[in-house]
Amino acid sequence: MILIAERINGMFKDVKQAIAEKDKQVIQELAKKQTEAGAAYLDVNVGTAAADQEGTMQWLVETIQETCSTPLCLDSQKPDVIAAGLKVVNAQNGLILNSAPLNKKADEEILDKYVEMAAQAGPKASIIALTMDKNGVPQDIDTRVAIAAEIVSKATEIGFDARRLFIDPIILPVRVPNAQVQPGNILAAIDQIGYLADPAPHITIGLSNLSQGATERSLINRIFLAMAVSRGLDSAIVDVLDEKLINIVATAEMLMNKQIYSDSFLKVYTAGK
Ligand code: THG
Repeated sequence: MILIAERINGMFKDVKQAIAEKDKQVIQELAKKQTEAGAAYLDVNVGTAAADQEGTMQWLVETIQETCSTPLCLDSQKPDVIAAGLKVVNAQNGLILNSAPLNKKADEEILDKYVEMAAQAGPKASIIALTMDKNGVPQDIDTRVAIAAEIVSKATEIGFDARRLFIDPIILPVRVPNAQVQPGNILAAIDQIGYLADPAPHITIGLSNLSQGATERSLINRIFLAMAVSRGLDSAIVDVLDEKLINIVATAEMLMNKQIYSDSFLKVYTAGK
């Protein structure tokens, strides 16, 4: 499982404040803690509060890189914010450009921009593309899969290897009225997206979206992650500091025969991180 750590996001109060006060220590502590917990990538999202999103992205990237060399996952739906991060990021160990919709009303070519930026960033750069287009986020299974198919064909047409592509079917809060059908739809979409290319693209989700506003947040996140792993999810943007969540990932992958069983499979999994 390719774990992307979610905490360096201006959506969190402490990060928002650290950005406002240019307090490097808060960001660097989060970078170190998440790396120790097994993150393969650190998501970097400036949030909505910062007035200068491009400058903030650069400051976050530089601040993190002063203390650790964990690959970064630059997270913005604005190509200009990603481009700003790219000017200072070290892509040598890996890099993900997150989150590109297929297209937008205001920008028909948005996916192409992300693919081109990733191609220029070097052979280890991947992108996360959202099953979202100018009509917004689809609610049903078929539209999600149809958009995913368009993403795969568009990327491969440009010569971008599907193995550098992560498809995100977009999980939404289960607490929203009439949204309880959505987690099941996501599972069905994950199933089908796995067949869109051979070798398959990676599939990822922003897990914590699911439990936003709910009371039993970690329980909901943990159970759904295990269910999604059983359907072929091979990456997720998660709270890697939730130790039980990481143990659940290790166990789900062992039960799916993605990791050899031994009595100490949990230790083996976490030591390998
Ligand atoms: N797909 C992709 N990228 C993404 C998302 C996605 N990036 C951002 C987000 N969604 C994933 N990351 C988070 C991070 C935090 C929360 C949810 C998703 C979250 N934050 C608290 C809240 O809103 O309740 C913050 C409150 C606080 O503690 O201060 O839940 O779907 N590709």
